[in-house]
Parts: sequence; structure tokens; C-alpha cells
Amino acid sequence: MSDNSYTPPKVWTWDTESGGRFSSINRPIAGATHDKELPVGKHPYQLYSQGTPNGVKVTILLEELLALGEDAEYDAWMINIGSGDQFGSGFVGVNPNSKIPAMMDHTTDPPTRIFESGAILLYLAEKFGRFVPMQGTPGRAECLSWLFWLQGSAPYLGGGFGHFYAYAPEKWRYPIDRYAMEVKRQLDVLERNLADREYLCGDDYNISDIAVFSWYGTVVLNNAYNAAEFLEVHTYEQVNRWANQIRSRNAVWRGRKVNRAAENGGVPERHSAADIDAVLSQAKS
Ligand SMILES: N[C@@H](CCC(=O)N[C@@H](CS)C(=O)NCC(=O)O)C(=O)O
Repeated sequence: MSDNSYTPPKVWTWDTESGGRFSSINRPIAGATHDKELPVGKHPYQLYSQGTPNGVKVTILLEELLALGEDAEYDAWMINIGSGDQFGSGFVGVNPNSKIPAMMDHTTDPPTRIFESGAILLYLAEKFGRFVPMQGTPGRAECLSWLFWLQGSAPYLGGGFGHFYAYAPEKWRYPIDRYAMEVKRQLDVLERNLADREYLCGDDYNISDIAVFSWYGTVVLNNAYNAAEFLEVHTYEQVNRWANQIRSRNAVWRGRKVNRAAENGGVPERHSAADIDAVLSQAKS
């Protein structure tokens, strides 16, 4: 056993000084910490989010729907999770779990709340009849299988590997080994599936590709945790091929800009296509 091993006490207590990167916002209790109403814009869909892998799933889908000419206009408001905006009373009313993304659909009366990124993807895809195969078909079962696979697997990548490799106050071998092993196994699951399929479910791009790309695509393209070399992501050739193909879609480029800080080339709030167009023209100039 190493010198810094830990013997848990009989009863866990909350050490607010744990010193971790998220110690100022993490708490062992749910609910709001302060009163704050959420803003409401003029569009049917009001998104409260940040441009993290879970957040961009939704903005990519909304941009894909708009690219097809659907009436999926949205206002995207920044919820700064580093500053604790997810614990404001208005946000907790939309998502009692205090995590981005969360959305209100104002096309219904009363408006409908939706939380959990996978649920938002499915809700929008069903509502527009786009990017999800028809109910009762084998394609639908495959799409939901990969969507739920992602929702269950990504916490090992983000909360497990990413946390201990990139964010924990010290590098500990045990959790890094454990989660690196699992993430490499997950990448191999994707690699084998993509060996004879263009997209995760076959010939058609759907919400499962959007969800899985937002996490595993981001890692193989080295846009998260700076772990490309450590995980030897270049060895997953099919995952790289698929991730590059999805990255090159215009709607994906647009969706990845939303709810990101302007200094990182993003659009903190999106209220019309022009907000993203402005960043695009700056990038080209
Ligand atoms: N299962 C949730 C996870 C959402 C989630 O973990 N969001 C993170 C950002 S990627 C968050 O809001 N973290 C803030 C916090 O934990 O306080 C989903 O898919 O929507």
C-alpha cells in the first residue's frame, strides 16, 4: 500500500477545503443556492447551457435542424458552471439535477422543460422527425442503443479519466490506470463498430453520432484533456475517420461555437444565425 493511502472514517463528512478544482461548486446536497430567474428570448426553444461536450450535443442538433430548414430557432443562454449558475433557482426549476444542458420548449402551453442531454436530443429529433429512425424499426433500436451507450459510458471518460488525468489536484496512478483502461476499451468498441459502417448505426448520421462525437470525437481530435498521445488515439483509425467526417459538417462547426467564451472564438449567447456568422467571418478574415 502506498504512503498516501486513505482509511475512510465510519461516516463521510463534507470537507469544503478538499482543494480540488471544483471544490467551490461541488456540494453533497441538491437544490438552489440563490434566487435567479432565467432570461427568456423570443424563439420557440430556450437553451440554458455551456459549450462542454454535453452542451454541444444540443447546439449541434439545433444547427443541423436549422440547416434542413426546420423551425428550430433558439436562444442559447450561457450558464457558467464554474461560477455556480446551475444552482440558481430558475435553472433548478428547469433541471432539478443542476447540470447543463437544460431546455424549455415554448411551443407548448404551458412550456415543456427537458433536462439530460440524451433526453433533449431524443425530444427534438422526435419532434421534428429528423436524425432518428422511425419508431418500431430496427434502426430506431440501434440508434437508441448507441445513444444510451454514450449516456452510460461518457461519465467514465469525463468524470473518471478526464477528471483524474487532467483535473485532480495530484496524479494518482490507480484511478488513471483504471479509467484509461476503460476509455481505451470503449474506443475499441467504437472502432470495431465503425469498421464496416460509415456512421454508428450504418449509412445514416443520427443523434447517436452527435452524442458520441461530442465526447469521443473530441478526445480523438485532441480537443479534450490533452490526452491524445497518452491514449494513442491515432490507433483508432475508424474512429478518427468518422470523427473527421462529422467535424467537417457545417452545422457541427456552428454548434460547437455556441455558449463558449468570446476569447476562445465562441459565441457566449446565441440569439440568431448572425451571432455565429459573425464568428465565422472573423475566422475567415
Ligand atoms: N447526464 C447529464 C450530465 C450533464 C453534466 O454532467 N453536465 C456538466 C457539464 S458537462 C455540468 O453541468 N456540471 C456542473 C456541475 O456538476 O455542477 C447530461 O447528459 O445532460
